[in-house]
Amino acid sequence: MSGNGYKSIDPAAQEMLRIAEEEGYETVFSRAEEIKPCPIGRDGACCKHCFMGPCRLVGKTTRGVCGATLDTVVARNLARAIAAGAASHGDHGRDMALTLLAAAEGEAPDYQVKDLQKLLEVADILGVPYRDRDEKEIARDVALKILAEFGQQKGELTYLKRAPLRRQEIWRKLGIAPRGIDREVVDLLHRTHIGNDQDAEHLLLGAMRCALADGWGGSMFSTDITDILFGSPAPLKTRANLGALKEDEVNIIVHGHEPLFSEMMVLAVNDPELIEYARSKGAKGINLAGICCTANETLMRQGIPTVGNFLSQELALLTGAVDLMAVDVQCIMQALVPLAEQFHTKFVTTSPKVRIKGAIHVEFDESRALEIAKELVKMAIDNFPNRGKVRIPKHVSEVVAGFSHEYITYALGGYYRASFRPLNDAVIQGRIRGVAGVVGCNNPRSTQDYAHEYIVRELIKNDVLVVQTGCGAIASAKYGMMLPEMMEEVGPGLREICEATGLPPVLHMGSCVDNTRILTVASQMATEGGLGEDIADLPAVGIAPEWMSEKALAIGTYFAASGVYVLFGVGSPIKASEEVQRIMSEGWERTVGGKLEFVEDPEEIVRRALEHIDKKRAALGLEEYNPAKFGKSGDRLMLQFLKALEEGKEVSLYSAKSLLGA
Ligand code: SF4
Ligand code: MSK
Repeated sequence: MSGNGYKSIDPAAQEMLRIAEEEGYETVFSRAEEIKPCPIGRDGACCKHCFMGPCRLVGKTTRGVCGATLDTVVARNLARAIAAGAASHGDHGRDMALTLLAAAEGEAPDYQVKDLQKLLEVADILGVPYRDRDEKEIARDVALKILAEFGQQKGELTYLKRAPLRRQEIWRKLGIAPRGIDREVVDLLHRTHIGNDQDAEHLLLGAMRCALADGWGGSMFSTDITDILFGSPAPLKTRANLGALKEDEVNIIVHGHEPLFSEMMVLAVNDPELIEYARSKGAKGINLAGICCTANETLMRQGIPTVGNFLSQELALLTGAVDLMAVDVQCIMQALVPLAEQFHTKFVTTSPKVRIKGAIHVEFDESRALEIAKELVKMAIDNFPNRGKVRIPKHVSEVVAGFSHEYITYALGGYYRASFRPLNDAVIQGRIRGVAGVVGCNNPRSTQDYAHEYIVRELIKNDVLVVQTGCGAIASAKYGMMLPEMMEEVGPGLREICEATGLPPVLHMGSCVDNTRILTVASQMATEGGLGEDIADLPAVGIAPEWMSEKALAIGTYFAASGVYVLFGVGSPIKASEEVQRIMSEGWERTVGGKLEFVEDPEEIVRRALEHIDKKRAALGLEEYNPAKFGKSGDRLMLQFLKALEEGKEVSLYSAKSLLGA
């Protein structure tokens, strides 16, 4: 089961796809139908690591020209993808650190430290002195210390000490504690070159080390610096889906990943002079929206709406309402440029790393960030009168986002005693059966959002608290699943916790790099007490139901190497080798306590996730999960009580008590 027969379950996407079909526009969905994936490459059995090949290891061909076995080829292909994913996150983190340094040295005047508390916390972890020091000096030293960890050759990344002690020991014993962020990427690229590491198990150890350099290095630094520069997220309400575009306003979409640029766009669209200029062109205002993870960054800090996840990027242009789309890095389809040319949309690349043939290039420069953002907003306004036919689907949902790990502890214990204790207690009591991170992309090889939506609904129904990032978070946002009003669909125990804390059952925790917030939550739960001593002891799972990117593989691998059972949907890049599957499942479970499995069927993913959560509960000696025990308190009963009042039933203290079963 991989979908419902449609290309998307999103009604807005369905509407735009009908238009695309009727009017002959090509999209990722139509191209995916036309281009059948090569089964040899898809399953990991095609090697093109040297030019004696490519070697396709199928049928009677069991070795490449160089003699490489199928297991080696499959493991090597996966490892290379992980290196690319880790490099992407790492480079994003490096750009954040360079901007923090520039801001501290007065070379990026539009950026300031917004969250001093976070800066001090990070300084403390990194061993940067901060008492009686100027904020800019601390920021400078923090940036320099982080930048040094990219090129560090020996020792260990400092952030490893944020993991539980037991976890750190496992990494050291296996020799997979990352030394430096760039070092591990280069090491993995080197060992996957022809004639190097040719033992699948050893290759995959190298892959874990590289992925850990992403999770506990590049990505974690990125999250922290973003919070320092733009503020740690706290809950706010905004909207999700194509219906967030406005017919009577200038629509600008930011797409990509780095918030350095999109945060400046937020400032620019609020400039009174530019708003006035937009009015002079006949628009009622300027509407900024996002796509992919840039959307998640601006959504959870600034309440900027998202118009969709990965597979919706072309559909946004098809509305004819986008006056300008500005992109930075990652997950940007080249197809956007020829599509934009068929509408009035200005398509602008901004990163020095990313040019797309045919796009307008306005290079972003941190030293005059706001000025460039204003230039782009003006370009969009000037383009507003050029609009042709506009078709904006009405569909839009509300979403509550912005659950940083700092806010979660605050929600659980207030400023005075912020902690994960109440969450751990709820898991111990069985009110919360376990925790699941449901993250990752869309993939046109399966129905858009179908698996995300199905899995999240099933998990919350079964009292599993769900935390989300990336395009998975946007999927839930589009279906109104990140609202406290979801309570009707939530299992009785989890509902009680949500009612008591005000947390929704599905928490939006940010972008792809913010998966590190989930690592932090898991570490803090493990060290809080009562749920073992390590991340691997927790009744928790990680799921990427519709993944497609190399970054997703790096994320899945660092979670597995951190002790989490990770399930990936859609298809398996290691299908060709039973040995590689065995190593990453039973093998890793034995050595690192986590594992990574590829399972196509969303129902089977839910079954395995719940089975694993219950297995971990049993290992901790916790009571067997029993939903019938809970649900006897809280708003649900209050609602029944109010309904009885409405129906004119006699309501006294006695009847209220009997109604509540007290
Ligand atoms: Fe073929 Fe070996 Fe070259 Fe790979 S490295 S393409 S298996 S000869
Ligand atoms: S944007 S990596 S499609 S989650 Fe981070 Fe979405 Fe996946 Fe890109």
